[in-house]
Amino acid sequence: MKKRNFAAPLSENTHLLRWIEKMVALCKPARIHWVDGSKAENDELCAQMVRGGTFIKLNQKLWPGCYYARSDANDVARVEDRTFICSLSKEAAGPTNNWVNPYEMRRKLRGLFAGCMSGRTMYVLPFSMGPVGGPMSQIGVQLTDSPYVVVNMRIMARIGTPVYAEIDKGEKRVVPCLHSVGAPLKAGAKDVPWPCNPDKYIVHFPESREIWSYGSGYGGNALLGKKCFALRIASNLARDEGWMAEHMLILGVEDPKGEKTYVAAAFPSACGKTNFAMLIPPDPLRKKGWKVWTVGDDIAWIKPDAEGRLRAINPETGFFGVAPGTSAKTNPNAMATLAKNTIFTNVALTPEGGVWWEGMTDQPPAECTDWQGRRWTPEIARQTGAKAAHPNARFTAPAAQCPTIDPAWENPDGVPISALIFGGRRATTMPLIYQAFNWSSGVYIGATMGSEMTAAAGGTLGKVRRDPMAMLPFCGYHMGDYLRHWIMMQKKLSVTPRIFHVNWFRKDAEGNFLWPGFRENMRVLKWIVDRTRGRTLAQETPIGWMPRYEDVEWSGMNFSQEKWKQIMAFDRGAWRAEVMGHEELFLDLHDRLPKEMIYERELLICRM
Ligand code: TSX
Ligand code: MN
Repeated sequence: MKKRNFAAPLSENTHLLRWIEKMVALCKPARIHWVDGSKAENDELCAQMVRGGTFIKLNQKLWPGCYYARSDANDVARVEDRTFICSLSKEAAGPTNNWVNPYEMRRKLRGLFAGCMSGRTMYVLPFSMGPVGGPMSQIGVQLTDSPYVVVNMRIMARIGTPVYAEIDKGEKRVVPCLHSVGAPLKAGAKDVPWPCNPDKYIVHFPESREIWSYGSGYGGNALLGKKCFALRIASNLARDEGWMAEHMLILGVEDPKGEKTYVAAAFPSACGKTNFAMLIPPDPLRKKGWKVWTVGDDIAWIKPDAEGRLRAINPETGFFGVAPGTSAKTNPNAMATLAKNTIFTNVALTPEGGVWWEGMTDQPPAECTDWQGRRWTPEIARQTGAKAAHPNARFTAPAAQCPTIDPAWENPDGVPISALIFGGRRATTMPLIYQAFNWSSGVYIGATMGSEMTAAAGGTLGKVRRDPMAMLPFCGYHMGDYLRHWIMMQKKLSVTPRIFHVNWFRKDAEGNFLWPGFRENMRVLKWIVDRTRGRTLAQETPIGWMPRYEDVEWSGMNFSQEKWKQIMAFDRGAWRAEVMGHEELFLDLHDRLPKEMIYERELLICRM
């Protein structure tokens, strides 16, 4: 078969062609490759990366279609301190974002990108967030010098030929995304497996809807459709156009009547969002007919429909999940999803050509190669504390392979959202579950949510880090304006979704988790659905509505009334400290905070 001429343009869109011409002149790549998204092209790119040492092909009997990559040790996570929102005014970006004057930043970027792709291929990668041509979907084109990015984006988004067709219709905005690992290759020089640059810039221009990413090849820094576009740029589009771009999973709960209730949920990192999105109910509930369907695990684009009801799409097509802690026990659906056609990054490599990570199995392998290519054994780990997999090691797996993927997950009009859930990792204060009184009290709960810092997060242990709607690192404009937008959304709705707060992580005085979590969370989710559908009563408390012990389905589980009292306790003293913490957050945002937040805090204090 004759090889396609990769340099031949696949689009006739003059705006696109002119932009690419300009970026080629700036970055000076050795060649250009228009990505068509085909399997043949993907196989060729993977083979090329195997030859270059970026990829290791895993044992295809054990891990069909799977590849393994190790990143540079200094390119292992998103770089929040190198992430910039370069709006025209500093005030528009707000106090929680890094801001640099856009003219100054453009000058800086022109310097960084000048010749940055020399010796490399520039890939033209068109992508659609959401089903191609869908009414809620958005299009971008990423120019990148990283084939690793291309093959990851092929899993995470719709890419290639159908997207060019959509672009060539000329009806939709195309968000230009320029990406370079920032490692020009000198003529004849040998490449490294993971090129990157210590100087990193993840830059967003919200007014002109542009993304410029330099120096990193990892995750959210480099797969620009995800955090950069689907959250930071999309949050700006959403505010301007009357919809919401949220850091939320979406799931559907099927009840014994066969009725489906969709909910979206926001949690800060390390709360098990992916696990919750793929929940399997405990046997007694499963046998009664309860089932959870997965729509997405990270991002929800939510929009009111013509009848004033919220509908949501998952703009992605894959899961870019944290591997450590994922197992057949904690998340069997994730394990089934990543069993084939998956890219593993920074996990450990086993002698038989498989992968392993901490928490995957009870028994570690006798020996493996760690994420930095060093020999690793359980004994070495005992002595040095070395981890086989990096704590932020990832799998990139196709959503379609998830056993519980919802039949409507690719519906271009989205799924109807009946409830929103906020949550955090809180050892004290926060009960297992409560329901907001109404929309504005729910927005307050989301605005003030947070997680306690675990071990080495770079802060005081046990201090609550406030993370409004889990959007702190992802909102592309002022957090106060963002909360105002949430308040305003109610005016577009005929039915407001019910809002809940959950906490799987409350501990007793001895430091033991009070709640077993994982699949038992289905009992909480069932109450949420029952409440949303008006099927159950609740008890009023100063912070919201709560289930009584007898309102929860306990079949197949031993959980005493005494423990229930503990896990649901409203502790007046703890809540005094809690509202002081809310005030601290509000001080940072004071000049743009919606009045409703101040009023809700006052009401909460009065009820206490
Ligand atoms: O994902 C988690 N979920 C949500 C599941 C749907 N995790 C893992 C968090 C890190 C990503 C949890 N960890 C959950 C949880 O509900 N709960 C806990 C805390 C916990 C850990 C271990 C136990 C209990 C609770 N073990 C026993 O009870 C034996
Ligand atoms: Mn996320």
